[in-house]
Amino acid sequence: MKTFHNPHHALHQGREEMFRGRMVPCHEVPARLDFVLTELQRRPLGELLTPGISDAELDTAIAGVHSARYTAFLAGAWDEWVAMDPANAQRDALPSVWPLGNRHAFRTDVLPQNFTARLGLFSFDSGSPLMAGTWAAARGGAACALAAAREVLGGARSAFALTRPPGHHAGPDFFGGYCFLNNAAIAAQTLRDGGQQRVAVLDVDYHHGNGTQTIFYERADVLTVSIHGDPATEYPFFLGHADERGAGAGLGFNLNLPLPRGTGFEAWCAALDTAIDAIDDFNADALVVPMGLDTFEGDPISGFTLKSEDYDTVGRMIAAAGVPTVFVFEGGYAVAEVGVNAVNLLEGFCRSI
Ligand code: OKP
Ligand code: ZN
Repeated sequence: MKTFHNPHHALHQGREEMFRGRMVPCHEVPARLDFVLTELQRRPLGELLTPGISDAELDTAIAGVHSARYTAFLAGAWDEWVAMDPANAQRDALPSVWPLGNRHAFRTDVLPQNFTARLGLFSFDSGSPLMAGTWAAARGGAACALAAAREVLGGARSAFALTRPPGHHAGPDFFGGYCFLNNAAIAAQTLRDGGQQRVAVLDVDYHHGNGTQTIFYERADVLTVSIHGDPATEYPFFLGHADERGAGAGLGFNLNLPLPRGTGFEAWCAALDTAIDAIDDFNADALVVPMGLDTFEGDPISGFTLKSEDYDTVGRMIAAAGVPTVFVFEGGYAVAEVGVNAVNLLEGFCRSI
């Protein structure tokens, strides 16, 4: 399995996020990716490459899942933030006011001139700092997803997009949950554009992939499946319930498998079996796995209890689906263990194909 890693990831390096009324150090740190790279060098799975994608190709791929007004906002956000006040150059941009668009309480069709207002319009939480290098880092990650999808389109059994910031919380026109561009959705759309008729997304991150669900919710050509902490108690709270089955043409093509905080490997595996059965029934031509390792027992912000050796089994079970697969790195905040857990999963997959 080839790995495409993002050489620009460390340009995104948040200082603090809002947590329970105070600012705490960011959980989503550059070292996460370094630990995976180190483990991949210790236990190689295949070539380690940078994506080699042109700006124009990348723009087209990003435009396949994100709105033009959102990407224009992200591209200029840092300069606008600093223009508000030169002292802002010393701190990250964090949203603080939101339009509650889904309750129709505020207009979201009119683009505010005020930057603070637009920062809120295009986001859903105050845990996702944006800084000078965010846009370049996020683009570098999207390029990894595009390159990995192309690798599978070219006939490879699998490929790995190793990137941060993560992506599965980013929607058509919103960022949040440390995510700015939805790398997994870009991979899925690339597979569709490359001629794969039915693409499945299997999100195994602890948190519900609300961005990915939203992007594909009304489509029958992309099945989205997610196993995650029950949104009744777990982030991102406002999406991810079992009764969300898709809408319009997409009805029946979204499957949420929420599990209570504290769930262990046995019950988690039963959910994975259900997920894989759904992907079988869908007859997927290709699979994208937003691969979060925050289901680990030692994760500081999550609540499942998977152990390092369990990830080998997870990889084997995903391989048994028998579908060409793009893995996209997502969460996992037990930084020292995230590399071992990621490579355990990918090695388990490779050993069983
Ligand atoms: C991103 B990904 C926990 C605070 C939650 C946001 C978590 C984003 C997770 N109490 N902050 O899905 O790994
Ligand atoms: Zn997560």
